[in-house]
Amino acid sequence: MHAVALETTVLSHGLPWPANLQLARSLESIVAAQGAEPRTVGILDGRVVTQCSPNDLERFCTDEGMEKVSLRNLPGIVAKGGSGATTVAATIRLAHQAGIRVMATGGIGGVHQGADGRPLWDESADLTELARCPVTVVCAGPKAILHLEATRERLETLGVTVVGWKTDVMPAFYCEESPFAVDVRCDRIDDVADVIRARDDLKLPQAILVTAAVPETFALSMVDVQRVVSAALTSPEAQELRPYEVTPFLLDQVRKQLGDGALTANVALLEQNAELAARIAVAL
Ligand code: PSU
Ligand code: MN
Repeated sequence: MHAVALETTVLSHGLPWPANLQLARSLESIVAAQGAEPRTVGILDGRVVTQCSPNDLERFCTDEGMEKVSLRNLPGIVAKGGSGATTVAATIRLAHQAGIRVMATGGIGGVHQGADGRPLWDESADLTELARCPVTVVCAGPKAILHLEATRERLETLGVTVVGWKTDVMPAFYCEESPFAVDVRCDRIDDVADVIRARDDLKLPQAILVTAAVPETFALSMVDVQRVVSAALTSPEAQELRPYEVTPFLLDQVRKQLGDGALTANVALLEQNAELAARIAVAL
């Protein structure tokens, strides 16, 4: 089965209406155009959904009170018959259980930074779940709002292979480059498939993280993003946030401060990743 899992947190908490619904539809068509099956994942009325109807997609984009679902709150929401949009962590777990081997997202979560620019204990469950779900995740690297050095280091500790798609350095979401190296560079789809098959033959439990840089014309400067993030982290609003609200808050601040370019870049990289994921799924 050439299937590509797509997450829903990016729809409910990552992007504003109506860009989120346009994106949800365009990601599904991009995957289908490559001959793969789009499988958008989330929780609706206590049920795990791994394939959305048009109405399901709309619910993830519009329902008030759609929770952000990671592993910690997944059993509670299912037990109570609730609805929620899954993060990368919850999406890969559920996709893996459904036999889906490839997933596409924008940027993964990682180690957050404090207002002083130092790493925090707040670390995304995306990292630990990547360490125990043998799937392939296509992304544009960790989000540029994170502490990138600590995030790169954690990926290494957790044994997650970072593949650079036509790049030697790990990209960082809206930013084309970080100073940190990937583990293996691949310039052809078949090379990526070989790495995935090697992981499978070796029976390693970790995900393969394929990182592709945002298309050059849409890239934002790291200096600009870091300036917005530092200011946002020192704002009084940031002091009130619960840990899971930090990522949506920072993405929103970047869009408010840097304008349409941030939204366009986010959409462009998501679409690029969906296409790459579909090509990989077909090659497997
Ligand atoms: N990619 C995007 N936008 C997003 C996300 C990914 O382009 O909003 C979401 C993913 O669902 C990812 C989550 O798992 O952000 C990370 O949140 P946290 O740092 O709270 O784990
Ligand atoms: Mn967190």
